[in-house]
Amino acid sequence: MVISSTGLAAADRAECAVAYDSRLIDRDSVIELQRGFFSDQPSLPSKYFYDQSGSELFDEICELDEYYPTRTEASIMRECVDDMVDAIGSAGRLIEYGSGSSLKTRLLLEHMHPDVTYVPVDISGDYLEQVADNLRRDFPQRRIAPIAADFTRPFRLPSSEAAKSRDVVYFPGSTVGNFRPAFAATLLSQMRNQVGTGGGLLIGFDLQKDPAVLEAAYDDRRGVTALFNLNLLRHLNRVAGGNFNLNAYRHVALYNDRDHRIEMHLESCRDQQVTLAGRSRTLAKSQRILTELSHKYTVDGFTQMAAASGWKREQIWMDSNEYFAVGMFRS
Ligand code: AVJ
Repeated sequence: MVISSTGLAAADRAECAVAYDSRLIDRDSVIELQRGFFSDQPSLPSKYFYDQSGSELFDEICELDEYYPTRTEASIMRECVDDMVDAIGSAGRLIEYGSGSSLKTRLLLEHMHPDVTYVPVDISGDYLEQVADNLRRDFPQRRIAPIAADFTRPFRLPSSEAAKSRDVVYFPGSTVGNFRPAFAATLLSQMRNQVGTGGGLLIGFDLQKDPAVLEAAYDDRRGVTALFNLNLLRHLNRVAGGNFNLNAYRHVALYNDRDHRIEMHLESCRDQQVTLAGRSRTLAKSQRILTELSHKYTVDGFTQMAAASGWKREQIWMDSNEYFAVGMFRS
């Protein structure tokens, strides 16, 4: 099989001879969609949660009683920021993968040594520049050096005045849990190669706990997460020629105890024919479309996974309920 530069099989690229609006979605994304949705176990990429409506729904999720991760991580950061800032040190760069609004990072920017450069990395170039301008206004003493890149693929870091070994990757929000362990390990190895020997990794990860607490966090009583999940279909109808009838699906969130992860699905409520990205398939009643995985770790389990990618645990900070962890690792 010929694998092209974008890591996609030539056969897959040939399949993509479908009409799509390149202003709304790029060719690789169409191939990724087709590969996931037209398989025996249909799936759709979680990145389509986050259009404007989805981002607003996620902000609402973060305020829900049941959804503890965001507020718990924020409380750990507030309580332990001085230790974290000491661990980050006084030189080099803080490189944030998937920085988004950088709102969660402002606490670190307020407390970090002034010589540490902040490098927000995000796939959306325009939004990233707007965020970087706001940060330069609010932190005029701090060097801000944004990089527009998809962090799930290797990207080049410009050389830094400080020794590479003083760089720290920052990866909050338990986003590492959204990747299958094999790819999470690949990502951790990529981060390690970027900072070199002696570099750091400051990372948030959600901890294993009572499955009832976990399932409630992803299937709240008010149904906000259900709307968040369904909105993915509305987004794909808009950008990828989908004809999903949102009334014909129901939100499902289950804890998979064997793989230690929440799995979110959209379950078909009836036998139906669906079109997406120029192709059609049937979905049987009760057939499920996987839309998100959210892996939950133990501190030791995450430490072992990080060690296999060349990271040594330096410090772990947890909340009093041991619901969530932020760790500092060294390469
Ligand atoms: C923002 C990806 C970390 O996986 O917990 C929230 C997204 N999904 N509710 C998570 C999410 C359902 C969240 N991440």
